[in-house]
Amino acid sequence: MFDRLKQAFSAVTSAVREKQLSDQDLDKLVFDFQISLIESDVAQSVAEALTTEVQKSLAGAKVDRSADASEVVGERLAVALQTAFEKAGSVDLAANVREKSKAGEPYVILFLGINGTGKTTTVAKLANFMKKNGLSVVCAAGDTHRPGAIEQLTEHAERLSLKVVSQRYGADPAAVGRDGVLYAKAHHMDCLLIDTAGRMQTNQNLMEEMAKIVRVVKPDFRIFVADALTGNDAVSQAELFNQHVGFDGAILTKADADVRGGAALSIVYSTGKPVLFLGMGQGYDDLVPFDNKEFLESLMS
Ligand SMILES: Nc1nc2c(ncn2[C@@H]2O[C@H](COP(=O)(O)OP(=O)(O)OP(=O)(O)O)[C@@H](O)[C@H]2O)c(=O)[nH]1
Ligand SMILES: [Mg+2]
Repeated sequence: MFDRLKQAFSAVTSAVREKQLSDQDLDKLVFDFQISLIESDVAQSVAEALTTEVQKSLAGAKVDRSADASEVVGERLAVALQTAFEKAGSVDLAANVREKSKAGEPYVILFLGINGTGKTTTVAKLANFMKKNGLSVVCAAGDTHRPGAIEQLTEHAERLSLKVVSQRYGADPAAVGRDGVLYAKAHHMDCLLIDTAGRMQTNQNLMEEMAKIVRVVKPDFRIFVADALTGNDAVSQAELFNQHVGFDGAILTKADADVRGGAALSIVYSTGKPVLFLGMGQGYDDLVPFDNKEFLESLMS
């Protein structure tokens, strides 16, 4: 996995390692690096920011050309990414749920994302994950817009033997979320997972609706769900949700397909929020914790 992105990184370091570089070589190297980042589904804005960082370190390396330039470049590159991933941090959701449950309150997780990215499927996968961690789960059908959305979530929940709190289509999703919280409290559930709509008349309506749910429900954690195959789009969606609604962590779905790793890097770098899991298929167990260190090591090795 992520081989393509790894190639982009090793191209930079090995080019520097192989020979002493002229200014033209450096410019070309930086340009090539930017192209290969973009080809690896790194968002354009992120590729530009990263290459600027790399360029600065290359300029530093130029001064001491006889020294080990490859090490300098490799290190700077690693530091730039490590800093971004460290700042984003990591989250142990099951531990968070346990902690709040000890205080006698359900932990409320709200799912956000554009239509078709895999929110509903991921609600089911995360519910399964919580159950496997010995935690009780209830879901709320907050997508009251798309025909079939309530049945889709209910079907998943039935397979997982979980309760779904729902209202009719057209109902206020914030009210559904509130019902979910009341149910979770009354039944002493450890966590509540709220599914939401991904498409409305306009993105602005969608953002307003999500912001309203956040105001009413006050979730403990907001998960942004993105399709890992949509590099630039995933990042602009992440920025949109982060700006208008805010989110605390991301899950990248469809990472079982030909994923180049760029979306994970881009979302962390541009929003400063951690990636929690990768969706690796359509089964309930196809949710794999994302490990920052492992990801970075796989790029740099
Ligand atoms: N291969 C693969 N498919 C996935 C993954 N996650 C979701 N899908 C598929 O993607 C499609 C859309 O998933 P949904 O969960 O319905 O997406 P959604 O975000 O809820 O969509 P809306 O309700 O329309 O907003 C479904 O066919 C899922 O089975 C994944 O990790 N890997
Ligand atoms: Mg859905």
